[in-house]
Amino acid sequence: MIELEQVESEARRVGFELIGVAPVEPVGGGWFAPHAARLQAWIAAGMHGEMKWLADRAAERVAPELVLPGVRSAIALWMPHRCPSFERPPGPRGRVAAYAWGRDYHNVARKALRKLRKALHHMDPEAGVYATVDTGPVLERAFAERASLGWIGKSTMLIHPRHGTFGSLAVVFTDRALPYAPEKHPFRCGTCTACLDRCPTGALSAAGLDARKCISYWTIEHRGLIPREMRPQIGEWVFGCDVCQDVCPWNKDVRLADPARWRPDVERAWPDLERWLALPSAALLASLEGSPLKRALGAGLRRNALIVLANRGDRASLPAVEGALDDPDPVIRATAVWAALQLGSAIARARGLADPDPRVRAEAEGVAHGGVAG
Ligand code: B12
Ligand code: SF4
Ligand code: SF4
Repeated sequence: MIELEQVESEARRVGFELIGVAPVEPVGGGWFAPHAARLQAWIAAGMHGEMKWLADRAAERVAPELVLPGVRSAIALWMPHRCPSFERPPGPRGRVAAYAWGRDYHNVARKALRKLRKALHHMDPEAGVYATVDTGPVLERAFAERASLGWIGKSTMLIHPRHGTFGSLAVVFTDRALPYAPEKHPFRCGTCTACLDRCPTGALSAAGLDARKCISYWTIEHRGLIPREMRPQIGEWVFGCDVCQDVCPWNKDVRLADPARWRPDVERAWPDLERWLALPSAALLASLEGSPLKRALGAGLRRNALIVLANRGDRASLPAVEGALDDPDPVIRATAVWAALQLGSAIARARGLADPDPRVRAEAEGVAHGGVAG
C-alpha cells in the first residue's frame, strides 16, 4: 500500500521541497475540465506557435487516462532551482534564464524521480506509476495548483507564497487513490499586473501566454530565423527570459536553491557572446554537456548571440559578427547580415546580396523572407 507520509519523506530525501496530491479526473472532467478547455482553446488559437509536439500530444494532455490507464492520483513535486545571482562580468555578455545557470533540471529531477518510483514500487509492487518532468504530455501546472503547491499567476507561472516561481515541477501519476489536498491553492495575484505590464513583448494577457510573442519561445524552442520585428525586443536575453518572474512581488526574498546541487557557472549565466560565435555550432553544443542550454542547439545559441550583440549596439563586436557571414548555416549567415547592418557594417549588404540562400539575400535587401517589408 502506498502511504502518503512515506511518499513525502522519500520525495524530500531525493530533493523535492514541495509535495502535494491532486485527485485525477480520468476523462478530463471535474476540476480538470477548465484546464483541458483552456489548453484546447490555446492550441486552436495558434498560441503554441510551431511547438508541434504540444499539439501532437494534446489528446493525452487533456485525458490523463491515456497516459496511465486507471490513473487516480497525481503527486505534484517542486524542486527550487534559483541560485544566488552572479555579478555581470565585463565584455559582450548575454543574459540566460536562471534555470539554465547550472545543471539541467531534467537530469536532476529525472534521477530523483527514478528513486521515488522505486520507493513507490517497494511500497506497492502492483501499483501503476508514470513519472515525468517537463517533457511528458502532462499539464504540470494544473496538477500542481490543484495539489495546492501554489496558484497559477497572471504570468501563467505556478507561484508558491514562500518559494515564489523559480522552481521546476514534476508529476507522478499513480492508479492508487491517495489522500489529496482538499482544494486548490487560492489565487493571490490580487490587483497586481506587474508581469503583464513589464513583459517586454506584450506576450501575456487574460488569455494566458502567447508563445508567438514570448522571448523564451523564440530563443529556446524556435529553430530557424527569428522574425525581424522580434529581434530588438529580445534585448540581452540570449537564452530564455525571466522578466515576468523578476518583476513578480512573490519572488522578493525567496529561499535560494543549493548551489552544490545545481553547480551554477558564471559563464553559463552570462556567456561571452563573441566566444560562442567563434566556435562552430557543433563544437559549441558539445561544450554544453549537461546544460539546459543544449535545448536551443549550437546554431540557435549562435543565432541568439548575433541578435544580442546587435541589440547591445557596441561596434567593437562588429568583427565577431562579420566573422559569421561565412558560416555554413544560412540561418546564421542571414542573422549575421542583419546584425552587422545594425552595427553599421560596410560589407554585410554586398556579402548578403551575393549569398546563394534567398533568406540571406532577403536580409541584405531589408525584406523579410516571404516578401513582407521589414
Ligand atoms: C510549452 C512550455 C513553454 C512554452 C509555453 C509557455 C506557456 N505558458 O504555455 C514556452 C517556451 C514559452 C515556455 C516558457 C517558459 N517556461 Co515552460 N513549459 C512548457 C511546458 C512544456 C508545457 C506548458 C503547456 O502545456 N502550455 C500550454 C498552456 C495552455 O498550459 P499552461 O501554461 O501550463 O497553462 C495551464 C494553466 O496555467 C492554466 N492557465 C493558463 N493561462 C492562465 C492564465 C490565468 C490567468 C490562469 C488563472 C490560468 C491559466 O490553464 C492551462 C491548462 O491547465 C511546461 C511543462 C509541462 N509539461 O507542463 C513547461 C513549464 C511550464 N515551463 C517552465 C518554465 C520555468 C518556463 C520559463 C520560466 C523558462 C524561462 N525562464 O525562459 C518560461 C516562462 C514563460 C511563462 N510565463 O510561462 C516551468 C514552470 C514552473 C512554474 N513555476 O510554473 C514548467 C512547468 C517546466 C517544469 N517542469 O518545471 N514554456
Ligand atoms: S518569459 Fe519574457 S517574453 Fe515570455 S511572457 Fe515572460 S516576460 Fe514575457
Ligand atoms: S507579477 Fe503580479 S500579476 Fe504577475 S504573477 Fe506575480 S503577483 Fe501575479
